[in-house]
Amino acid sequence: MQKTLATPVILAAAISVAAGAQAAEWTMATPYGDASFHTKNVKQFAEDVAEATNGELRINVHSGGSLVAHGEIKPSVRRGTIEAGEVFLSVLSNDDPIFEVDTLPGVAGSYEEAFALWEATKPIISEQFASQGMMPLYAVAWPSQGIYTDFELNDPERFEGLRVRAPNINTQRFVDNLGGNPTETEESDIPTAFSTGRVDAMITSTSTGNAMTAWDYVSHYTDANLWLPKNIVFINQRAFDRLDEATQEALLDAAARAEERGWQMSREDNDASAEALQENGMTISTPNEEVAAALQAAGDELFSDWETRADDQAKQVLEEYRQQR
Ligand code: PCA
Repeated sequence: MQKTLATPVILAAAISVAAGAQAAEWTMATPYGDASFHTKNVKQFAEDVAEATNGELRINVHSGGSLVAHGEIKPSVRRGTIEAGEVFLSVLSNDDPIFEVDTLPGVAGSYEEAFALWEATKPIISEQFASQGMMPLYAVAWPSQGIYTDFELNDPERFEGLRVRAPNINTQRFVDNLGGNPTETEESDIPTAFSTGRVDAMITSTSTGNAMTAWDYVSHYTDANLWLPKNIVFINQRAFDRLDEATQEALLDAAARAEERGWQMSREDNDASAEALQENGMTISTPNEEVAAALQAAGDELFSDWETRADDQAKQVLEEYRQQR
């Protein structure tokens, strides 16, 4: 009895060892924690890839900056130390001002526009990655960015000296333009930044506010609809080239599905997170006229500042995007 049972077990083990010999195992790093819809999406993507390739390609996702710090993710993928990564696209603005266009005010203020902006900028962003031996797989927008404070933001004077946590350089510049004191802080460091008194306020989305339990530190969310910045998922080109064609196709196909699913998750997470903020006692409102005017002026300044840094190609792409709107 035991013998007849043992045979298929041994056979199965032998087959999986043989398959394992050819299978690729990739390491992927993302700065965002497991509570983020982006992380849920990328984990689903990794599962889809494993399933579609019968385990020929396994992607191990290390979330929350646990394996590689945010600023090191792109260099690590470039070197091939890890095969895949996800970053907040606009943190790459030092590489090229094209990476900033999704954190500029007045460019894309809805999911439809944000997606159109992604499509318009994808070719040059892909070229940028390709020139460094990498390939973007997909990008997904965060919900629009707003302002978290521990008071009702009804007067732009309140920005004066306010210590505001920002997720990238452009948002820091924006805070500066408003008269505040910006600090760049990773999402995962938000709770510490508030609890140690390093910041009084923050700019981010409903999603991050919810994931970081903003109600522990602040009471008001001003839904300013500043911009809808994106995360980008990308891979090392050499690692991709080593895969056989069928695996490459399965990977790209799963990436296309992850992109579509991600944009939908973002919308849903925005609604669910706004509800969670309110359920936990936060007040959500839109800017009054005075605050809106101050945000507009700070935004205009940010935009002209970008124009002085952007090259002709970036400006032209933005112009083309605008003409199509
Ligand atoms: N959450 C991330 C990026 C933008 C967002 O909504 C953050 O605040 O770090």
